[in-house]
Amino acid sequence: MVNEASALRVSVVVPVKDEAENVAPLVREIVSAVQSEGPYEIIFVDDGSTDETVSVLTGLKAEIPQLRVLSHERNIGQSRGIRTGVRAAKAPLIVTLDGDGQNDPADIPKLLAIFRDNQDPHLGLVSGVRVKRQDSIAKKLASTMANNLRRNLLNDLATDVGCGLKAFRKDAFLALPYFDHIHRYLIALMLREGYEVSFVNVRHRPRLRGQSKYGVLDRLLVGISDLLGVMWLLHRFRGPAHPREL
Ligand SMILES: Nc1nc2c(ncn2[C@@H]2O[C@H](COP(=O)(O)OP(=O)(O)OP(=O)(O)O)[C@@H](O)[C@H]2O)c(=O)[nH]1
Ligand SMILES: [Mg+2]
Repeated sequence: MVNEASALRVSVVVPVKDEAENVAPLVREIVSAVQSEGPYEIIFVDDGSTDETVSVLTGLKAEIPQLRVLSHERNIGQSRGIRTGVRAAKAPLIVTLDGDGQNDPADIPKLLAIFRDNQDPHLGLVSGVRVKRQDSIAKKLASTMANNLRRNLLNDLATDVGCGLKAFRKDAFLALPYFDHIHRYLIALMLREGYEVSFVNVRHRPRLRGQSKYGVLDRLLVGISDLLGVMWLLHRFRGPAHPREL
């Protein structure tokens, strides 16, 4: 008998907070992007939304049986939303993307193809790089500065850690430590753990509906303390263990 859980090829995980107008078109775009990729599931993780996000999503479940909806009682952050979705995922491979429609689901097969074609057993993460960011000038400027600083201090080779579109091995992700906003440091922490990381250019679309959840200044401030924390994590690491069974 085929085990339903292990037969899934990919779990698409989308963290959402107050994205009622965005979720329905996004779910449908995800379905058309992944339906030829093998058996899949789509997990939306609501994080204490106060709008109609949850009712819109649950209303879609009858139309789209691959859709699962998880909900936090209260708002505990985008990183926790991703982690909740990954823990519940039934496939060994995860794709994440933002719930506001700024990432284009049509790029998902590109990320999956890298996992399919890559022979490296240590490949843990494929990270999207937004080629033409459709954000305000202030946000792009702050992001460039933060990216340069982070790359110099962490040496993580990444030019765009904030891209929500990523594909990774579920076991690799769950081997990483957890803290709020870890989703911006997945690349550095995957490398720390001995996994290979690959990059792929992806599209970026303007946010058409709903409100942005992050301000430029609060993101920069919290980013500095996270950066110090991740530097400490890298410093206090003595290399991945590759034990031999004797
Ligand atoms: N689970 C969870 N998701 C969140 C939270 N805040 C934001 N998100 C989701 O994370 C994704 C990215 O948030 P955005 O507000 O779009 O951030 P951004 O793309 O950098 O900002 P904009 O360009 O202004 O849209 C979206 O899917 C949000 O719904 C949160 O507190 N919890
Ligand atoms: Mg956005």
